[in-house]
Amino acid sequence: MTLTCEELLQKHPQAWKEATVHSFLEQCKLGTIKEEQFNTWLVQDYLFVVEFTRMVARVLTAAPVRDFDVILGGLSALKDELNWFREKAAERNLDFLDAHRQETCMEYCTYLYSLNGMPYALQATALWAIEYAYNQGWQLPGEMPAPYQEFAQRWGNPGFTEYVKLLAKQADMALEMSSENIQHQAEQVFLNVARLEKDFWQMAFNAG
Ligand code: HMH
Repeated sequence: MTLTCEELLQKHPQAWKEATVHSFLEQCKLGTIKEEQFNTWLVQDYLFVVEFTRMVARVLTAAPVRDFDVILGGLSALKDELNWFREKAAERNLDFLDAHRQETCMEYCTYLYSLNGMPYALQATALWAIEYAYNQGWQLPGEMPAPYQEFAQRWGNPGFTEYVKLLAKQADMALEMSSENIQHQAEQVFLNVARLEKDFWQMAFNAG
């Protein structure tokens, strides 16, 4: 029996729901999120994405060549995303330069680093789960009012959804070639990502 991304979702619906459905996103949808909460998320997510970009670069070094296209596409999208974050911050007069990572953000970034050197199947599972969490999180509430719709679109758009499906395929293929022990570890990776995602929303929601 081989573990797949789909089975991880079916085995842990509660953990995944908590990772992707949060008052933070619901209040973006309602337009009632406070500026301080949203700006905290924006700054902390930028700091997260900087480290996430480094992680994706490391995943590339562990990947089989057949997976290069998708991962390089992801890195190229991250180039645009980092510039977009800087634009959004400038519009809101936020300064990334003197921003510090909050403890929850730091914990997530430390976790990203800890994937370094792990078997590719585990890194591919983490990459898929991290991207799918935002794809679903921003997509599930449906159309959002301005200015949040732009954010919902970034991770909820059809192209990003396709990218996440390809990441799942790659993770599935790597898991298929892995031992039962590695597959068991992949389940822990999935649960760690789900918990860190939930905590990240809560960190932003707690601001202000
Ligand atoms: C916390 N998880 C978090 N931030 C993101 N930007 C993504 C996932 C997806 O890129």
